[in-house]
Amino acid sequence: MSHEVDKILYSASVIKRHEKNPILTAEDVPFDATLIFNAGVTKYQGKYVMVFRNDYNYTKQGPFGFEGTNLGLAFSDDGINWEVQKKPCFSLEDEEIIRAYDPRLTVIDGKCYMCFAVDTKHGLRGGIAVTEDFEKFDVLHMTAPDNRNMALFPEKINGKYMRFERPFPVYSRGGKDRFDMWISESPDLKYWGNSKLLLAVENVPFANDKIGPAAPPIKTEKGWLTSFHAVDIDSSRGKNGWEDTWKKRYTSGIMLLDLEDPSKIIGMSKKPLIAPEVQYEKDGFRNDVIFPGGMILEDSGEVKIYYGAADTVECLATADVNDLIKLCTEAK
Ligand code: BMA
Repeated sequence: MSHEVDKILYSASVIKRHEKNPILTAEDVPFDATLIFNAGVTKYQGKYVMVFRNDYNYTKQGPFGFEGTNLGLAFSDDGINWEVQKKPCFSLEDEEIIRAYDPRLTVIDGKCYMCFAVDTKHGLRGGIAVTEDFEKFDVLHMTAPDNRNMALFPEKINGKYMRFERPFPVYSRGGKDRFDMWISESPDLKYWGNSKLLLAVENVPFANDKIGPAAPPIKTEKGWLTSFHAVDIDSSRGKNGWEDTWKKRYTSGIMLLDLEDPSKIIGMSKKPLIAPEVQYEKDGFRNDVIFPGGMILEDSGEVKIYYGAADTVECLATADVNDLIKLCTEAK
């Protein structure tokens, strides 16, 4: 049975929303754009790089209600002000594929890897591509359906690449959304296995529906600092956004994983890290959605957390790395 989730959830007090939020919107994009959100962000070759999701032209038709989805590219010197490139940067030419979305970026050994979700005619998949210039991407791997939401670790651990992922077991989980966060390893980023359950939805007090990965983890002295997304559903919610009905709320959680064996959780905050509280999070295409896709640890100890808000705009929040670790280790 799923538990009750509080009607009102708050962000952790250590979280500071950036005064320039939202830091990227459709108005900043020089091609057809409507919803700009769920971006992957990293630092690469001295610049901040963002690959963002763009759902464009709301038609209310078809399975998604938009004419299409593409991935745009932006660069920045400060991680706050962005220069959006003229054209989308990534597409997959394949009859089977409907769209790619929700990118997450991880730099490993000087190359930038992008995980992304893929809707296909025969299920939801996740892909991993690699690039050195954000013009040419080579796809290294695609999951079997239904499994998406992947995020890579920035280095090998005990000789293996590691990733988070979120399979969608249905029969075995009571025929409902009861989806959990998993971790897998690979010798070469192409073949993945030794999958383990990392965090189950029933162990997250602010989720009663499903959870999954958010941004790729960042390395700290105390462990891998790891965000995740958590969803609660409330049947009394009705029209919450542009669609006729939207009963879910997305928050972000935070946990700390063992440096040597990241399938071990050292601690997890029992409360959300970021919950939808301000106008641009509470009011958009889908109200009350927070979805981090990028976390950057600065030399100063500041952690930049990039997140999609209300499936409509891209935002930035910051927190001190030690405060985030404390949320996990002193969890109440
Ligand atoms: C999930 C994904 C995310 C999105 C979320 C809320 O299923 O599609 O991209 O942010 O729903 O709509």
